[in-house]
Amino acid sequence: MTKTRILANVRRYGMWCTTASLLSLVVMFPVQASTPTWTVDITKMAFSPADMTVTPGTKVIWTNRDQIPHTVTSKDKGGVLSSKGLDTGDSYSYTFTHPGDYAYFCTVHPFMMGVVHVRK
Ligand SMILES: [Cu+2]
Repeated sequence: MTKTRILANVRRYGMWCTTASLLSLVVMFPVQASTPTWTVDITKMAFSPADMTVTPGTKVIWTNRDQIPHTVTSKDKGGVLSSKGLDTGDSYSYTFTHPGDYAYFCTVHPFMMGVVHVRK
């Protein structure tokens, strides 16, 4: 085998390794790469975390961990967040696409408040 032939083989093998590693990444992380997801627990009469900053395209999932019903409702009338009454274990989710500050509260207990900051 000539020197150039060996070099060509080394190069081809390197290329194969790179392709194979990239492919395995795609197979292992298909969902995480496309939709970043944050979770908020509704627990002890509060949203936890109550304040978060996410990037556009992030999905936020609220889950009621309390023994009493709560809602996730935009402070602004006609805002994007508008859950039904969430019983224990129920979830509500929303995917934020536009930058902005999304303040929300619980209509059953208006002192329960939270905000999602969406920043590029
Ligand atoms: Cu509540």
